[in-house]
Amino acid sequence: MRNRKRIEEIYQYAKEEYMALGVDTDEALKRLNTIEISLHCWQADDVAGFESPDAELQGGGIQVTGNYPGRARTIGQLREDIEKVMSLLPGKQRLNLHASYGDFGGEKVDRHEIEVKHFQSWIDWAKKFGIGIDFNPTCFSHPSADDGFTLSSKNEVRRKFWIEHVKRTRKIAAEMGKQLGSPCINNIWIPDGSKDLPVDRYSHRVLLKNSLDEIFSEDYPKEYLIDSLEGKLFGLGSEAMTVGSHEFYFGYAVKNDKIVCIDTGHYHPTEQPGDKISAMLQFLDGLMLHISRGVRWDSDHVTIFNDDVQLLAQEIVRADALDRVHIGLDYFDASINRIGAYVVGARAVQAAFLFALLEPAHKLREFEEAGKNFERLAFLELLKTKPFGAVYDYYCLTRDVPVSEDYVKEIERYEREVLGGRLSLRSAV
Ligand code: RNT
Ligand code: ZN
Repeated sequence: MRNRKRIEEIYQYAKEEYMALGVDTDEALKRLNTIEISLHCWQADDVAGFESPDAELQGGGIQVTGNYPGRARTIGQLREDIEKVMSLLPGKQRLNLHASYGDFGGEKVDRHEIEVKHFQSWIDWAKKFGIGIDFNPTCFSHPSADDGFTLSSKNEVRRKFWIEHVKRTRKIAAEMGKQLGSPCINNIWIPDGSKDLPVDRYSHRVLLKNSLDEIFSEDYPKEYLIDSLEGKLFGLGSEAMTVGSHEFYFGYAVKNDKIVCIDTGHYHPTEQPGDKISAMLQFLDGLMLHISRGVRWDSDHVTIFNDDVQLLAQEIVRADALDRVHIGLDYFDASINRIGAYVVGARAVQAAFLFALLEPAHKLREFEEAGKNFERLAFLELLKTKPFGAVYDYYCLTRDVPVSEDYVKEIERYEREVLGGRLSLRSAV
């Protein structure tokens, strides 16, 4: 066990260091503590879902690699894992649930048949922990998506099937928001696109627009449901064209009062998602984030505290937009301990926001306005070696979660005691 007094002393030193720059660390922590992180359910089970006992991710232009033991195979296991993750994180979380993770009780319920009752046990679970839920239609891993098209399909039967699915997710999401007293973000991402050069991009985009118009024809109160649209540059098997591109959804959202989800892996590798915040917020009420880490492509590696994530957090804090940006994670790495993957990613995001909240905003702006660009650069560099880790450790201490590397031991213990048992269960089948 760590020495409480020692962490407090080191925090005092950090507090003085930041005070000298005009930054109040207590205030920064207060603000950090209001940031909710939506934990994506799909890291725990490699995007398999619970539609059948042997479900696994199929198609959709996304790929999980790795076979680390211990993946969640039942709703009970997934909840157990998320509860463990939450116990290792300071601050507030939400659950980001995919429609394929319903509590179907062994029944075959197709995507166009899902109802609130299939998600009531999730709502009750979230109530127990006092957290909100975000939701997602699942427009992949399904025979009706096997040609790579869903809401923009030229096959009318298929298109109608997916419209019905997404309509139902909105209804369920609104009910989640209502029962949990926190708006549920229903984020629409579809895999539609083509592997090789299409000649008729236009018609697919007309179809997608028409499908969305039909989906959104029903109104729900904004305090229950927020509709979000997630674009993408390319996917596996849809390299030449993605119907739901950034421009498509940004245009649609501006015109129809929706929000856009920025997935940090969904742009050209040299594009900076952080730069988009202050641009898009001029025209949208809000944004959703899928914070991910693409390595050379949209590879969905575990999020880390890198330049991209730092800029994203800085731009949100600098734009004073914490209340307009909904923060979520999106990655699926099956090659390492999955609980560890959650905690590393979520803590990296918190570190980035803390780092941003500890900026001497006033001073930096003064430099900039006076044309003192050397001074601005020097301070931005100096900030990188200030003791913000001590501030984060103190935050963990005050929220009663493991400080610093203590969480690693805790996850190793969970692996031995809980995940290890799942392995034998699996080999017994
Ligand atoms: C895929 C999108 C999407 C998915 C989840 C599972 O490229 O990022 O958000 O990762 O819906
Ligand atoms: Zn995403």
